[in-house]
Amino acid sequence: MGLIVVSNREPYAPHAGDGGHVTWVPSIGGLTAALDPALQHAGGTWIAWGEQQPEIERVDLPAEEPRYRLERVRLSDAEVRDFYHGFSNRALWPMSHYFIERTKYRADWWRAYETVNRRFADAAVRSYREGDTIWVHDYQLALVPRMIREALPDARIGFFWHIPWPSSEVFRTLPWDRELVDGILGADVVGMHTEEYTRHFLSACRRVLGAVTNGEAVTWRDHVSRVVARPIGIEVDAYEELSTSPEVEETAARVRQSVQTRILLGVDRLDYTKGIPERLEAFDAFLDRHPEARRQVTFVQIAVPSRERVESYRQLRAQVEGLVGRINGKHTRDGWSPIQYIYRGVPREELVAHYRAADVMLVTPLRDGLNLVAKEFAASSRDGVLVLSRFAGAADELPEALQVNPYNPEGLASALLQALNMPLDEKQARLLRLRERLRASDLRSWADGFVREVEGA
Ligand code: GDG
Repeated sequence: MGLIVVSNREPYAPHAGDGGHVTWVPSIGGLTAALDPALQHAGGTWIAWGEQQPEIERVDLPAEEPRYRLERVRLSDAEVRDFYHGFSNRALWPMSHYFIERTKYRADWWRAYETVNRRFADAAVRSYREGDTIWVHDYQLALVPRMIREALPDARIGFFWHIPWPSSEVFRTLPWDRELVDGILGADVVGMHTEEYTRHFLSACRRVLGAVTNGEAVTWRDHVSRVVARPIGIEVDAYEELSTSPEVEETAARVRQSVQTRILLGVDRLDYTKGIPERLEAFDAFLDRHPEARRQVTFVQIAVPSRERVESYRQLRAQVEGLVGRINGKHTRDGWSPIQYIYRGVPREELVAHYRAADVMLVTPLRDGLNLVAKEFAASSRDGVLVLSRFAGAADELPEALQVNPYNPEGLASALLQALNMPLDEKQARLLRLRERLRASDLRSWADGFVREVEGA
């Protein structure tokens, strides 16, 4: 009895080197970072879009010490355009994050979404052996649970939606609202990050489908699904260990040495939901209001390139780069510049070294399903302060962070001041409490717990 994970993104991408030798490099992103250790632990099959060339159909991973099998689904260029960049990232993503003005609903994208979901469902059905548990992930694959259920009526199927589930007022703008909810209800257990999202989902089941709900149970088509809030955790021990390793300590010291001032840090995929321009504006306002802070602080922003084939992401990049230039132009003095902007993903060790080096971590999304960066920082830092948006799903679980409204630049600037002036013992006490809570619900218990709930369904 194994586990079958189905997700859009593949956990490792192949890179062809000289002489045709292929190395498998871990993908950057919340979902794969969380599930790779879970499947390594459980063993089984991972079905995902084989995004990167070369065309390899299946491989055992991780290459050095294989723990599970990756089955790579092939998509044509047109499918990638319409299913992924189109319906997933220009309809479902902005709609779910309340960016209605950025959504575009197109029937041809929807048809591609159905076709590709069918492809993933077929792959899962092919891999399935009696007794297996199937775990489907995220907004790109919402129709897959129903499609699998039709082929395998008795299979145990779980589904996890990693992004916010919006209020029905917003969700019902989707022309295929019924189909989407019906697709998800093919699962026995539906997981989301917060109670608020599950409440919104249950209300969509009632209002959109007319399904009957009773507490967390939804009855639809003679089948009962449970809808539960299960926020994803991180590998706390791994972050603690890595953050205190000599290599990371050394890199952290090098970062501090090169920056020379106190460090404010931002780490995000370059996405309009993450509130990067708003954060930069707030920092600008802070420097205006506190000229004495010049030469005392530097804002380091790591922005990981993302979805560059979508026009609004290219616009966002230009907007962020324009702001960095304008703010640096305005405040730079005597060899000190207020913002260091890193436009690329960095290796995990370097990321954690930045968490260690930071005095203040700014996690200020306008809307975020959960946000793993906030948790990773809390597990890695020894003397830093976490400033966290109240619109990140993780806010419920992290009350010791300084919580802010990212739409309010004055509020953000005051939180920054409070963080920079916080006494060391208070910082350490807050981090300690944060870490205790992270430890109580870490990644392993999240993944094992969810799989057990599906098995018990
Ligand atoms: C989605 C939801 C939800 C980032 N930069 C680098 C790097 N990262 C890693 C972080 C973290 C992950 O990427 C980002 O995860 P987030 O949760 O912050 O954000 P999304 O990618 O939007 O994830 C989100 C998540 O799914 C899980 O359900 O929390 O709300 O939007 O793990 O460490 N990793 C490396 N270099 C980087 O430069 N190596």
